[in-house]
Amino acid sequence: MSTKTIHVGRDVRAELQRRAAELRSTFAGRGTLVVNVVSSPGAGKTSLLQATARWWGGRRRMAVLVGDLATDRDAQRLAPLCPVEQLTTGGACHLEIPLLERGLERLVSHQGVDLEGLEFLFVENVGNLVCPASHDLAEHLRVVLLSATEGDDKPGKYPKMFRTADALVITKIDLLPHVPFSVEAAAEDARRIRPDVEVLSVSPLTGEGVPEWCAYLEHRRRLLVGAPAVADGREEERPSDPVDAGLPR
Ligand SMILES: Nc1nc2c(ncn2[C@@H]2O[C@H](COP(=O)(O)OP(=O)(O)OP(=O)(O)O)[C@@H](O)[C@H]2O)c(=O)[nH]1
Ligand SMILES: [Mg+2]
Repeated sequence: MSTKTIHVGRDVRAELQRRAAELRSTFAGRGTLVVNVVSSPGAGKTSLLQATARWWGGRRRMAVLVGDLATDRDAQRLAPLCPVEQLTTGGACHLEIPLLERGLERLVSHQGVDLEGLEFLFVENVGNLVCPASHDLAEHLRVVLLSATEGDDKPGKYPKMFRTADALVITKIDLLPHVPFSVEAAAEDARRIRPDVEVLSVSPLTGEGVPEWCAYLEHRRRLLVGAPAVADGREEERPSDPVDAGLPR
């Protein structure tokens, strides 16, 4: 059997990285914080985005691109609350820049979103704690959700995902009385991998922790646009951490 060598003339990954960096810079220039939301399936990504939209109640201009292998179920849940487009991967276990770019076009053409005026763009990734860790989606902030039912030992077992995430959001905290899960143990495990990770706890179901989550997002956006901190009694407690420049991880 003869062997044929194929020479690829282009570095596809480098090209995707370049497009991600360009998009990130464009969004930063417009004052749009791009948030890549990742987790295992069912940790509560869509529920948290629904709770976020409800809490802001139209006071913040947000839009969502939501990724799944199939169906538009998550988009249907979010549609009454904010502009949303479903991205279906047809089998791929993560989102990539070309699909995201198509989603952005559809946000404009189908949903009438003015990208210039958008304050927050959320990208809900496909539920998976492995593959999405390796793909830059032009985000300024990567947030990993870990629900109380998944076990507090997960950060150490999925290190790349937890190392590349700027914030860990522990979800479904209303279930804490019923499951063996320690918020402190999960936070400690995550900090062993990423010492500066921000840790928040929420229950999209009861609303607990949602105001603090939204305040964190607003804080991160103010850092992005270089706006002064607001005197809400919260900013003073925060270190002036530089916004993640989104360099390759
Ligand atoms: N008890 C409780 N259940 C929750 C909470 N948040 C979400 N759920 C439930 O968890 C299930 C999964 O929530 P989703 O929001 O669909 O999770 P997801 O991460 O978007 O799921 P995929 O997109 O499929 O990966 C649903 O049945 C939700 O009702 C919560 O705070 N507490
Ligand atoms: Mg979802």
